[in-house]
Amino acid sequence: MREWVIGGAQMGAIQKSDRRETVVVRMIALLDQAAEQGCDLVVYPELALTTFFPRWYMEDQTEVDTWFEREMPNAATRPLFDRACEHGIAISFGYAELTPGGRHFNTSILTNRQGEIVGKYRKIHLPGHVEYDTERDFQHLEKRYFEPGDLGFETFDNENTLMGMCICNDRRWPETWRVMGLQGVELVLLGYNTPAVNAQNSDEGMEKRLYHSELSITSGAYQNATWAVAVAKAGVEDGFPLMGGTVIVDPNGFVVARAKGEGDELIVARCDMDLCQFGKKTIFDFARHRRIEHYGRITSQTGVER
Ligand code: ING
Repeated sequence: MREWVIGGAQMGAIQKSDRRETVVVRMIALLDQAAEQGCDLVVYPELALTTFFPRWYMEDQTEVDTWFEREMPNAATRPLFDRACEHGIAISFGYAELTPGGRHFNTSILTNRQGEIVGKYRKIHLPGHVEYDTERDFQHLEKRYFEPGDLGFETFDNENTLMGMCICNDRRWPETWRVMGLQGVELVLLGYNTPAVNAQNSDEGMEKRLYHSELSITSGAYQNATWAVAVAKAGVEDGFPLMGGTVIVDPNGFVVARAKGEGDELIVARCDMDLCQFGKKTIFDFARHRRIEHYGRITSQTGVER
């Protein structure tokens, strides 16, 4: 397929007390809306099944593990996969993954339109911290609860379209986009849970955060001649506000659809994958223009070396 009608299924707040089954009912409602609008693919947020639990400091690993899924699909999500299959809609969503070997990842999956998982990604850029931080207005303990992803930034052929995934903070790092761009990616799918305020700088407002999010996504799309769909979990979760800003961005970096609110909200765009070709063959024809002999620092250094 070269032309996909894509839905960005922004989700509003999920409270700590909300059950996965209740959340899945909301996801299915968005899926039914997407089917009415002729969608072929629907993208959901990061950690779409639960509240953003890394805001809570936990010491008991048994309690931490209650936020994780041990298999996918599972009893709670099987109804979502079944409905997607009935509609013939591919889906992508994020969840906390606990592997049979006991490893913890912030994960997202992608299915084809028959409900089969064709791609998996594990979040590589984990923001936040490991120990309780008394300096913060609220915690962001992703480095405590998750391991860095071990699958790299891969691309997946989904019905003749090359799709890739990343998650939330990944979008802020150009390396994320370029590694997929160097595979010829045509559609990058990502979900995010971004606090509306900065835990370390209460002066930083939501306008700045929305700008930085959109700047990261539009730059990544333009500089790699790819479509991008970025979907928020938004709203106020147990008193903690998450920002919206769900967008669909074309390979020229233009926003073609944008969510208005901070609740459950579907945005839709018709996305022609062949729109990527001009950029890939001209200004971002990597083979003709890149000078990798000068890029060594990017993979040989982690931090700044004066
Ligand atoms: N959330 C945030 C994000 O990258 C963040 C964390 C916000 C980092 C703002 C830096 C600035 O959107 C997640 N879950 O990564």
